[in-house]
Amino acid sequence: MPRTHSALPPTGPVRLGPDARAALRPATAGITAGFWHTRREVNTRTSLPQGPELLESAGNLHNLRLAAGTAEGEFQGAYPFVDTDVYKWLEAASWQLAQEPAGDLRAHVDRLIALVAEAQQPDGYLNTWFQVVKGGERYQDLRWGHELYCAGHLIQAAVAHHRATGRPELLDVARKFADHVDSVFGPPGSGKPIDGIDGHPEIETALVELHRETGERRYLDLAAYFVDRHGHGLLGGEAYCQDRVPVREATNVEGHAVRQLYLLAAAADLATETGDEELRAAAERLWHAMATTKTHLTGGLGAHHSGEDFGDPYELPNERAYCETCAAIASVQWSWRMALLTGEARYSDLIERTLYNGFLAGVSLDGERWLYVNPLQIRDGHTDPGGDKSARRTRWFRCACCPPNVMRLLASLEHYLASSDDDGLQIHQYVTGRYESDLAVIGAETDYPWHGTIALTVEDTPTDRPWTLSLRIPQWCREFRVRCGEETYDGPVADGWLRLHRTWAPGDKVVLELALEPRLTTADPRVDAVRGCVAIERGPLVHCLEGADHPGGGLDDIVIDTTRPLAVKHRPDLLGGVTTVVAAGRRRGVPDAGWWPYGPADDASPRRQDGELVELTAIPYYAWANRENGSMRVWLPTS
Ligand code: FUB
Ligand code: ZN
Repeated sequence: MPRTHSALPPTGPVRLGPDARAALRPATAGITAGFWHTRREVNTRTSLPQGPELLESAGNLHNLRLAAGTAEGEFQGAYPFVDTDVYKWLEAASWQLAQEPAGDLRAHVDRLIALVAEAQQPDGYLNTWFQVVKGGERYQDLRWGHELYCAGHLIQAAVAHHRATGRPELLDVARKFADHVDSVFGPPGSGKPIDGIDGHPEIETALVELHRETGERRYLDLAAYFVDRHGHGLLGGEAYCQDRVPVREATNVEGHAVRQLYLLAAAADLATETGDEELRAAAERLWHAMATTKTHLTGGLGAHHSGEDFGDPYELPNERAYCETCAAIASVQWSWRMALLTGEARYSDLIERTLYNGFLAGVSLDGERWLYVNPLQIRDGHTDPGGDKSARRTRWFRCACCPPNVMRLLASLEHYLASSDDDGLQIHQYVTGRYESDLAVIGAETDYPWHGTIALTVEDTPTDRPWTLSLRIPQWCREFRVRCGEETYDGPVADGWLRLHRTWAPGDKVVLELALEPRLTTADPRVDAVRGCVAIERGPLVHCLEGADHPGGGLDDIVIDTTRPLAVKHRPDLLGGVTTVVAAGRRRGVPDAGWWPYGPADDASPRRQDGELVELTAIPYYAWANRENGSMRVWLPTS
């Protein structure tokens, strides 16, 4: 039986307003099996259920009780933004409630919402650090205090909870805080006491979503005010907190990566809701600059440990790459807003790359351990101090921003897969499940990314007028074929979309085949860190070598032989079942360096000698660091 068209509005993190100037609207999708289903099951069954216990033992819930006056003791945690761990978990759990509440999740959500509501002050203010540790002082340290950042995450959690359950409890708390913020912050001449911004953007995109949820124009105006006050020296003019240059004038992304990306997500939101062409142009320009000059192969963002900052253009180190998991998440959030605003496929190309690599590496395969930073190389003999900035998976962090952020993206992932416009449905990411818009319900089956065949079936379409089914042909894909009835297409694709325009009927089938030949990738020569190296990729997956697969020596003396073919080997036994790429390499005959590892450039040194042949096994990057702690590398020297 064809599934009846539900005509339900999409209920994800981005719901456009009725007057939005976007090219595309988010469409509903469901993930029922396959790669992302497995990863989401781990989130549902392990990561999310463990959240309340972890938040209890880290002291976040205790802090809320302290603020509410229902407990006694010391504040737990070293940061003024620890409340956001609770809010991000609540957001994740809320998206989960919209699907299938696992176990006692609903009861935990209700309990935590009650705690948050109790901690709120009568005028709407809420921040446990300032209420408990700072004796009620407010907005005295906007550069570091994170009060509005926390408000932003509270608002996003509340919008998610309201969309997912229809219940008002958390939304009431968030609105009260937003109204309080609106009564305090405003431009000179507005009569509001503070003309200021938060050192960590986040409230901006949250306020746009609150406007979308409630219809209140005030929230949109407040978001616009905050976005435009960045870059005017209100916080001392530092790039770190997005205060060096106004968004409208900026030429490249800079400063703290997560701060920059949340701010630009808001710029895209505002351009979408208000039609502000200057802001749209800035968002497009900055996204382009970021993608071309400051993005690691994994989609990871943020070159510096120091300041958690973007580096200079093409400054993309490997072992010191920061690539915070939160930055990957923020990048997906911004890119999705850009995809909707412009209709361009390249934004979803980056989303795909980021999801499968830089983002997914942030959580272990068992869903219990996390990476905050995501380097592209761990050297032989690496000594790791552990802790937040460690390259070792960790159970929880002192600064635990990343784990609940991963949980919320996984729990809402189905909202980043498809879109619609008046002319049809666009499929941005391929999963097994269902894509749904006003014009169609499309079932999908695929074993992507292990295999490149995606079988689509029109399950329902309420119209007999022609419409367009658009399929994103990934930027990495060199060969593809689409079979649609009697017809076959294999390109060219000008703008990343293959568009099938016709009259559709239930039962119509489309089969897309993306060639998944493994490939060697090189970098722009200005990326000095990887000059003379190649990376192995297959489909959307970046691969890496891990010490565990190469006993008998480290990885630092291995070179890849690019003249020999790459082979593909599916390994159901390995890392939950992965397809590996097997390459030929050699161990360089590394000579005794004497007392000095350098030599003359014209020296026919034994450093360059060919060594023993080795079979190189490249696993998907997302699966690294799930066995022993050892070396790893994405970029492989060719000589
Ligand atoms: O400042 C709050 C969060 O902590 C940031 O988003 C992360 O980068 C980490 O610094
Ligand atoms: Zn983080």
